[in-house]
Amino acid sequence: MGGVEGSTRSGWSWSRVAAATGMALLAAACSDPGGDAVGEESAPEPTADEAAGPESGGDPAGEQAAGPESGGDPAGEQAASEDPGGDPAGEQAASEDPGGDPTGGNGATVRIMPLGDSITHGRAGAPSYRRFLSLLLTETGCDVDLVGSLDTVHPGVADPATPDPDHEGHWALTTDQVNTGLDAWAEAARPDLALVHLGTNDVGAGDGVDMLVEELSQTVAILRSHSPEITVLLARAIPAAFDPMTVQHLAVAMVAMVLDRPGARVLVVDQASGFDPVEHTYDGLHPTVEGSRRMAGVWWQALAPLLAGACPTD
Ligand SMILES: [Ca+2]
Repeated sequence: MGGVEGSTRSGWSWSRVAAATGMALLAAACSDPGGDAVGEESAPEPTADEAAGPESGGDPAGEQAAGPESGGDPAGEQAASEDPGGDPAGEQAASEDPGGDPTGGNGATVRIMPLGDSITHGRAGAPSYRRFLSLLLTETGCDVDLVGSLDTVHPGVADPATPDPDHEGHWALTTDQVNTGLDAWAEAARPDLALVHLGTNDVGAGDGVDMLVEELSQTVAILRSHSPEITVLLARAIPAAFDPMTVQHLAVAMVAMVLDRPGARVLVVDQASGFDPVEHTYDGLHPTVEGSRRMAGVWWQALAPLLAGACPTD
């Protein structure tokens, strides 16, 4: 494990968020020994009202490769703050200082780029994790700025319920396609930290581990070319009904193992464990409101120790 495990036990409630999501952070290539950052309490509770159901209507242009057609209805997934059924290890994080600090301790606003495909993009009525993560960050009072060239959900719909809607989640794109645009996006946004959830469409297109390793390595390289000390959180992708994403999981483990280094971390964040494509997606691929909330909790747990200098403690 590296960098994300030694959270300080601060007043802001990431541990309770983390707990219910049952996620195990899998920070590959680790050097820092440390506790398991899984707490136990209750689930994330974003304040703002989540949008009701999806605006069913539209056929999602650019449906992701091999994604099964519809089926579920994301509406009604709103249940308040129930336990998503995780299986928290129940270990409270140790209280040493976390390793990486994208703030550099200088108190500057931390610029965070949500980077991915439709799972990051979200759509009307079925927002991605970004909404809930943004709510958690805002509620906590963290000095962060979500960044990216987009600020709508698919298909170009405003999302006023998300406090900071900026992102680089590109509907239907594969990793190599994202890489094509990333140079310009990273140049404009200069992120200190990136939340990368990529590879689902590549797996859908039949890419193997080698190709995905190469492409995800390129993603990291492009980000670093603009932000040399960027912290990259690489998600083990949520499983889809059509594929458990094993290829993607192998790829991110290898990328982190090779590219993680002090001062420019590449950490694996396990979005896959406990995520059930039947229960947590509305079409076998895209998260329901509950699935999105769950993903936000996983990101939050990984982010918390990294943002120790940017979020208030009590
Ligand atoms: Ca922003």
